Amino acid sequence: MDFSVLLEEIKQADTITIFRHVSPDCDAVGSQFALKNWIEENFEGKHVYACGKEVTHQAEWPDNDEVNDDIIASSIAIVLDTANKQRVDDERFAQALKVIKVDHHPDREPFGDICLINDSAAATCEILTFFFDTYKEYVFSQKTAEYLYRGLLTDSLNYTTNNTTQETLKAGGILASTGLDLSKISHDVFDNSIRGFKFTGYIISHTEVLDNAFAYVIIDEETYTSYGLNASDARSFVGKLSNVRDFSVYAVFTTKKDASGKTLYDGSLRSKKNRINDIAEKFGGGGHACAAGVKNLTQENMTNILNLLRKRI
Ligand SMILES: [Mn+2]
Repeated sequence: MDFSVLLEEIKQADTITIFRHVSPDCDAVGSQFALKNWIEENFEGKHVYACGKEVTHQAEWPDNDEVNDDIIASSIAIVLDTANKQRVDDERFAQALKVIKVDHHPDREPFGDICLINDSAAATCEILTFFFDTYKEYVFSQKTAEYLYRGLLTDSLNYTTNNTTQETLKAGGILASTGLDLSKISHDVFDNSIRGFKFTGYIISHTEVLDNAFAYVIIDEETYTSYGLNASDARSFVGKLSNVRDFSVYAVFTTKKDASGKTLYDGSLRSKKNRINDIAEKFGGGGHACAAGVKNLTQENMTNILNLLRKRI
């Protein structure tokens, strides 16, 4: 991948705003804070802002920066880990002087003036690792590396997802060479709270299994709220269904009510090898081949998507 354009843009800019997707995960936030830190450690005097309103409670992260419209309008915006415009946390990114997209999702909806896409990377943090490692004249500190390692580990689910490659492991090695405490970081990002542990029990005992291969669970708003979780946190437990040998496709759905009181469903869909993002796209969702999401399904669409996922096995 040719990173020279990205480096050149960073060198030229006085003000850089860094964006990532809504409902951020550790890859979104990790790539964001890693890039901010790397620029700050290497380019004195530049103004760098980590934008976005939402946070993730998986591991501890710095606060996002408050940014006014004038700052954004005078900045170059780097949008990380976000496949389409609608998913950027803070739509004001579009007002920037220039927009640069850096991502590892399939590029179905290209946006921005410059696109750096590698959809065979397991994480955006993997892409940034190679970016920083390419230019050895700059500092690649342990702090930057730790942010990246969190995203690499979580997006690849500990190097187990089917987009994990030798490059992913190579990136892990580059990051580890800065002296990271690998065991500690792994516990930081993957350890459960007691409440989460109990919620896992709820998920396991309420999972429906079809054809011995398709597992799904629907969690209503009252239930996830009673565990102190929001809907997106609740769906992030989908990984708890991944380590059952017989499950090849699995999903967690959460319910919510629309303005008229009608129940709608959001879902996180996973698969060990069958492609499922085309199914998600039929319902207005999307994502990676084997890890995708859908939102705002009606009861009827719920029935339809369950049938399609079941048939995919
Ligand atoms: Mn990602």
